[in-house]
Amino acid sequence: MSSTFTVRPLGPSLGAEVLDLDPASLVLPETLAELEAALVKHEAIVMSVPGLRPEQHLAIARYFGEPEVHTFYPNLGNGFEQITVIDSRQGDRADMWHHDESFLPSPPIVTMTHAQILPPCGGDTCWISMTTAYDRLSARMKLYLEGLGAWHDMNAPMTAALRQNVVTHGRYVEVIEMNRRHLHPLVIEHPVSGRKALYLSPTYTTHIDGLAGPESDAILSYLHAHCQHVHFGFRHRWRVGDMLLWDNRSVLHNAILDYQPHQRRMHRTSVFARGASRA
Ligand SMILES: O=C(O)CCC(=O)C(=O)O
Repeated sequence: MSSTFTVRPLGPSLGAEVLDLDPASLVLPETLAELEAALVKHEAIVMSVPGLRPEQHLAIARYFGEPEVHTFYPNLGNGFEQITVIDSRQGDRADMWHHDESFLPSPPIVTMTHAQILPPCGGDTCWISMTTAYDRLSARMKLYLEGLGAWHDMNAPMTAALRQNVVTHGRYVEVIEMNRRHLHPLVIEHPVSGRKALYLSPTYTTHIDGLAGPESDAILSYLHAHCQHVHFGFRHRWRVGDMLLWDNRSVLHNAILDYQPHQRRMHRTSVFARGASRA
């Protein structure tokens, strides 16, 4: 079968641009199957789709899995509740390294974000390939991590946000009462590519299960530093109409907050694997 678009790699380990895509073929199953293959291979892919309508955004999301209605971010409403709106004018931001909602038992597998309003400069998003980060660990460290699990806790960044005055006490209490935390393996295997990936973030991961506190802190701090190697990263400068899809099983991401007081507004949808537990 001939390809419906071309793919140009953008970063040394991850990131690629989808070019020559016919917008009329965007939501066809064969195009989506090709996009999925490109996503699994490149871990984050961007395409320019300025006229993308919410129903097309959702059609793409439904191909990948079950779109989420986000617990606390506002959404488009009117039948498009699964399209979350992240608008800096509402105080919403995500300037922290994280996997989306890794405090859930089965976190979203793919997220897709469509740029609506951008600041005149700044507002880039960065990703880290956690598969490459795993590959580049020493054999000794890989052996050490085998079988270890770490806790991912939503309360950790909320407490930090409260201390920095970026959430109200009311919202803090609301989120803390949900008490969302989960123990995940420190190394996961991608269900499609079979590649191993580190699964931790400085935002949600509080400690390695079963280790003494100082040992857990030392190992996590080494792993966080290791993941910051410039070779594992990819940074995207947004253009209005860009749609960026990332594979939440293989990457960490961070939306740089360097554009205030300008507005930055994104429409984003995360999808869960079909049948995944949401408890
Ligand atoms: O706004 C962005 O670029 C990404 C925000 C983010 O972290 C998210 O949607 O999970």
